[in-house]
Amino acid sequence: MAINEKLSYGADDIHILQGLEGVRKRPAMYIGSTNATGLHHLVWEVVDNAVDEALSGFGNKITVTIHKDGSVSVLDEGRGIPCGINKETGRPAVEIVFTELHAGGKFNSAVYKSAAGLHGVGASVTNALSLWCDVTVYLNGVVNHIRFENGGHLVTPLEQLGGTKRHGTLVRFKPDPTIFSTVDFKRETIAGHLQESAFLMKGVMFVLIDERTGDNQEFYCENGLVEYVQHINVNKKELTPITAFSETDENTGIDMEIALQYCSEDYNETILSYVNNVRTKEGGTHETGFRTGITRAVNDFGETYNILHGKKLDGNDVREGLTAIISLKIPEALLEFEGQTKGKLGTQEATYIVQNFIYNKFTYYLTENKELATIIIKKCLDSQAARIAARKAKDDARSVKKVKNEVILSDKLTPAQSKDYLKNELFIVEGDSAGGSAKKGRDRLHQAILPLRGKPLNTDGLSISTVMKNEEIATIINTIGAGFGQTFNIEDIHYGKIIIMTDADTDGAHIQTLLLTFFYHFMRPLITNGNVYIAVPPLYRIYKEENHKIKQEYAWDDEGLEACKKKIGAGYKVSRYKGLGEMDAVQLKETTMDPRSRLLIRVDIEDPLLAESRVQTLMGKDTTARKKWVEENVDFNEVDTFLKEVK
Ligand code: TSJ
Repeated sequence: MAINEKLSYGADDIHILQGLEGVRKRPAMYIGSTNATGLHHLVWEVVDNAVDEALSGFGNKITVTIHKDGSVSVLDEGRGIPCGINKETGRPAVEIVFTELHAGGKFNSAVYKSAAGLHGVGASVTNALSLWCDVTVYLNGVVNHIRFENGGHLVTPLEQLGGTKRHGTLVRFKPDPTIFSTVDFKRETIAGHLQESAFLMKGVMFVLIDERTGDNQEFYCENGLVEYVQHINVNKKELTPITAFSETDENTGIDMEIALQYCSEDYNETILSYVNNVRTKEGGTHETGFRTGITRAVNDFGETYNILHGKKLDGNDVREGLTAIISLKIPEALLEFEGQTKGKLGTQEATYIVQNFIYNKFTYYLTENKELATIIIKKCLDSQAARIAARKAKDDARSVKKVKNEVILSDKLTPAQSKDYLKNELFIVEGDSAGGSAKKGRDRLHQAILPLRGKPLNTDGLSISTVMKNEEIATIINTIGAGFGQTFNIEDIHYGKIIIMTDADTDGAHIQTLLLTFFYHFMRPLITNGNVYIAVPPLYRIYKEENHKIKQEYAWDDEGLEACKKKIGAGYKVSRYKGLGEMDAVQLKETTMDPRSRLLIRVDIEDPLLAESRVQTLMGKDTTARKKWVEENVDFNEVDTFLKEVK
């Protein structure tokens, strides 16, 4: 009996190590990537567990510290990870949490599960990708300690270190530099995550300590979502005050909170939704319910009070200029997620529950605030009128001046031959000389080239008419062929991929941000739909002449460079590319344009908070702030700019 137990213990051991070894072999499968984004995932896995604990009602302070030695620690004041022996395995529960994939769930008794309990992969992944991971649990008056090293190997089994009056969990880990291309934690990135959590969890204090610089920040929200909307709209012109609604559906236990505000001079809508504090980036049933509910509320109210004069508003008219945050807490039994990244709520009940909720609350709000209601409906009617006028102008322009459009284009654009639009790619290229190489090196069937002379206009804070007068911008709008602003229609785009190709230097980064700002303000669906990319040219060419033949390889980072040196062998030479202009047409094609060998970054508004504030920093009038940001945050070796995700 004893022997059998020992045997199965040993077998378990191997099983666990294989699990963590698997994480080390394919880290990207668990944390998305091994660049800066992946590195910060290690922190989210741990923080989100602490947030879960606070969400369950235990502890209202979470402290994150970036230490000088490159480690990060997270401390909460919850119940403490259970340290008792787990019957099945004969090991302490806390050990299992850090060594078995997805083990968190087994011990998680929370009603509402957040990121960690939902599709987070758990603290064991952080452990697996760390040089060391040190865990202290303050529980039942005792300090419990356990330590792992070198990718999750247990080096100090659970021990008790004496008494304590505290309760909670402290986890400190140091990422393994052989796994990540950077192990430099960014204060701004962690701050953004904590700020978002603070908005969603009112009453919980988040503290961020950066021991490297001595900076301390606190994130705390008394008013939750209202402050979130305020933060997003800080530079916009308010049309209505911020309003918040909340309710719990008795039948399902679904808890709903929505805060919203209308702004003028902004025809975009910003709707962000969360389920159990996890962002539902792809929307889902709750967003659908919200859209239907608010459109009906405005239409019914307008009809009842005779201010629509028989007109009917469509959803776009009602949502223009609207910022809304939707936060739902859904019991685990009802949770369903869909979509590629599981970022879409599938829970059917949420559709009509949210729809009825917002319909009733917003109708009541309009009825109680007649003056505001009049202002809102006037805005909706204005939006509708502008939309109709712009559409008509566009149709007229199309039918009468079709020829003229083509004349404008032929000047700068080298078009693609195919009419299969979604397969076509538009390269917006910095400089005429790179434009020339790109023209020669392109795939004529599917790739079009638009060279930019100088820098495009900074469109932040400018009106549409001013923006349109800029020739570069007008050319881009005409080329993409789907309108802009209110009449932008993603279904009309002439290119499935719009690829920004610039030099890997400060000017190139500036051009990227100018273009992204333009797309963000005037063609936002292009970004949210994932059609915008940034081309990443290689940094090095490694070559050697052998028997009158040139052997060559390209490398995008220092690691790749070393691999290429080995591959080419003794006698290699290295040239470092400073700009696209240094490549001839063949090289540019091979390295940056050919889908089989190029590297693209898909632009993605990963963090809505950062997106807004970065657009402000990068595009606002304050050029020193911008320079400082670019210098501190744009690491060209790391292929790491803003609003993005590697693909
Ligand atoms: F991610 C992690 F495991 F590393 C981690 C977990 C990190 C940090 C900073 C905190 C935590 C954590 C886990 N804080 N609090 C908890 N709570 C539990 O694990 C716990 C405690 C008691 C019970 C119970 O049912 O009695 C259930 C759970 C899940």
